[in-house]
Amino acid sequence: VLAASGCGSSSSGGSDAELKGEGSGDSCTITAEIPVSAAFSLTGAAANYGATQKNGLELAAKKLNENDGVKYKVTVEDDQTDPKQGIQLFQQFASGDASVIVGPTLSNTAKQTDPVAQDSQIPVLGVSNTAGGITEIGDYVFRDSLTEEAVIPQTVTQAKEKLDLKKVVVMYSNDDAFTESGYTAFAEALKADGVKVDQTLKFSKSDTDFHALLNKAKQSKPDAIVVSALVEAAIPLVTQARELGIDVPIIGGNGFNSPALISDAGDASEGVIVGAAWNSASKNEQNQAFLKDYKAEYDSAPDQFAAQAYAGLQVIDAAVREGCSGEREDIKTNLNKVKDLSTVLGDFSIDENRDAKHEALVQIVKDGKFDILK
Ligand code: 1QQ
Repeated sequence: VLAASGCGSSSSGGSDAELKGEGSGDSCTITAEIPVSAAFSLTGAAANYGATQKNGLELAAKKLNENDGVKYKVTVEDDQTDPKQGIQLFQQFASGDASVIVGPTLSNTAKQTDPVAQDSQIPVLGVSNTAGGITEIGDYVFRDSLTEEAVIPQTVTQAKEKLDLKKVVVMYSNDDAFTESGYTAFAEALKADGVKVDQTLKFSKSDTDFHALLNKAKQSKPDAIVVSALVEAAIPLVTQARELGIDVPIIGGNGFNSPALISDAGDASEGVIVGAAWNSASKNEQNQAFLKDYKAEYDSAPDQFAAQAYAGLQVIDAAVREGCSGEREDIKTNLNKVKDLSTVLGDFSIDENRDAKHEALVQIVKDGKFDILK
């Protein structure tokens, strides 16, 4: 057998022959399993998000592997909510056989890991990164998570209408890529809607005592408090606000979409308003099946992060089948062609900036659940 010229020059991505299939779309058949490597925060401050992401992605692999022709081998590693650990994982994935990377959990980590994917020419799909400036890292960087910039304007507009907002206090942690980006989106949206920001109060993502800041906020007698924070800070912030007798609505960004906010802050979370990419009540058929399958697999309900991770593999599957290839370069090319795909997030497209495009909604915590703001 003569070796084809150039054989062996490819250091990664598995065997070319096996990752290229026959047919297309539903009839595509690829011999090799497609290796998908994920970096999620399974420990550390963002573990509340990472746990359900892992569930969602693994469930998607199980379900998609029931289809004919294309099989996925998903491995999930822990980035420990640490950008340095994330970089190490991305380097490991890039030099190994991964066809595509999923993750990392936080935008703050993605800002540091995604340049590794870009330089190594391996496609990466974020499934929870919502800060600005992520897909701008390069043409190998994609996401299925709606940005703060996409979700917050309608959150603010709807909240203003329903709550008659005139004056608010804005609070945010200024040491995290996502919370800073969320802050900018809130500030712009409030300005555009003519809502006065009486005070802007900063804190650190590792803070747990918000009494002093909240007492300051109280002095403004705001109609609402607007917060850009990760859930680890959001839980004590919301709890302490209620303890101090601040009973105005609290409006949050994507960090508030974890059910941990409701379970850990309890009654204090009632009335919290948050823009979201997914609500469990979504009627679409895919979502109904997802709820059922998730419950059967994990004996718990999925959250938005699980849904976005699940959709992530649906998006990858569409790209793989489009070119009937599990090679890095082909997946990268074909992710750009994902349009109007039916997913658990609804009809989904990757836009010209490699960002997610689908419907968003505004939620309110009611009776211990995320309900749709009416
Ligand atoms: C980000 C986020 C987090 C709140 C969720 C993982 O949206 O870091 O971009």
